[in-house]
Amino acid sequence: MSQFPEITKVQYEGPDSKNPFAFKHYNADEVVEGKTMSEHLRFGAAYWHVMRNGLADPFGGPTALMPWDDGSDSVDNALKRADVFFEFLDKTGIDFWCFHDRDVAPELGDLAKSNAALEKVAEHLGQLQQQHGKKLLWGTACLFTHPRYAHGAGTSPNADVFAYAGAQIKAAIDATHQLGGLGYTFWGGREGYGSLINTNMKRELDHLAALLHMAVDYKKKIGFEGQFYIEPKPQEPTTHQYDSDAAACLNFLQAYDLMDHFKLNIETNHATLAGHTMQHELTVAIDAGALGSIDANQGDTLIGWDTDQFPTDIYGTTQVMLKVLEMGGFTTGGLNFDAKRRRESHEPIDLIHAHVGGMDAFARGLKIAAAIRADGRLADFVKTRYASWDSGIGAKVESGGVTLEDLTAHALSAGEPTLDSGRQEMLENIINEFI
Ligand code: XLS
Ligand code: NI
Ligand code: NI
Repeated sequence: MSQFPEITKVQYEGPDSKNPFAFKHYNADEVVEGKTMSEHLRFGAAYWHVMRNGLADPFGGPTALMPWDDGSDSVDNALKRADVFFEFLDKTGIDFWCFHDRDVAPELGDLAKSNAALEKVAEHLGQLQQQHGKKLLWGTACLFTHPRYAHGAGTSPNADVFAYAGAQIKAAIDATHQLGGLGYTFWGGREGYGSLINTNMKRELDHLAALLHMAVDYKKKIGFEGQFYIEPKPQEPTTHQYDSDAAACLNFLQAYDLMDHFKLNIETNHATLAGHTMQHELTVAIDAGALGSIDANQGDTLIGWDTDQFPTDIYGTTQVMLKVLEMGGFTTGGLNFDAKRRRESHEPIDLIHAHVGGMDAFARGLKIAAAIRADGRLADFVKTRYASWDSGIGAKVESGGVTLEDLTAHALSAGEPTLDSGRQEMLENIINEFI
């Protein structure tokens, strides 16, 4: 039985369409800069938001209608949900998906039972993937919901909790591997602290690194070739999360000799929570050769939480796609809608509206970014701005071997530098020509 009976499959109808169930910009097979839109954008849906998010908030319970869900923790219910999820992927034309172990399968009385449930559901998910021609973008373990993780998982002061987390990661990597996952994400939900009064930060970070090294070893041992990602976020639920932003993650990976094994999964709302733009976070990751994947959403400028809204801001999607194109596109990663409907949008069909909007916003961002690149004025401006580094003293500094004495000799002979305008407003106007 269809759970989204209002629609068959969302189709591209072009910018003039008034059909709420049609794409106005996302035309999967349309070629932009030599690749189809679906190859560029690699949209993913988040199992936790689509199937498991009841839309509760700190002040009120769930509102989302899920007529397919009997509310139980049974494996049977989990299997049925999976069927609905793949109907959803088909109808929206989303090719990829992501999950946490505890979204797809229930946490039962003990670890052995929970592992068995995960194996059973993963088998069914594997069949569904095949039938529907979908791919797993990444899997992950939920190491933050259960009360045992109240003090953290890999950074818990309790070594038994650390071990439990390791066991959960092992099973989640197994499931991801079995499902042909292109990646595996570590988001450190509670890997941080509420207060430093009771925290040994150094020991906690050492433990987290040890856990990640074990995961790297295990991955090699079983021949899992998916990419490992770390997903930065500054806080929430912790006061301070260790993986607070892209720069902090890169520093951690370098300090613990993990850089070769990880890339970053950057989420827009986490970037803004960290006091950065998404453009900043992507730039930091790309410059380190470490942008792996993106959790595509947006925050609310008036609310200081991770509101995980669907991306609708065209300026935002344009900036993201400029960065992705500049990087040469995704390899293992994609645009995972780590986004939820507002609590008032409680009907199943709102899931479709939400994802259609996000996909169209990114399709526009892609087309606009490609047009800005084809125009070339923006890139030319930046290139020219640094022209003094292409010859003379600048080129010498870049190639190394210049001393402070050399700089002094240069400064004495060249005199007071003359500056060119940064032209920020003119460049903003150029971007607006395309939006
Ligand atoms: C929460 C995170 C989470 C990760 C996966 O804020 O975004 O959803 O993406 O654990
Ligand atoms: Ni996320
Ligand atoms: Ni988030």
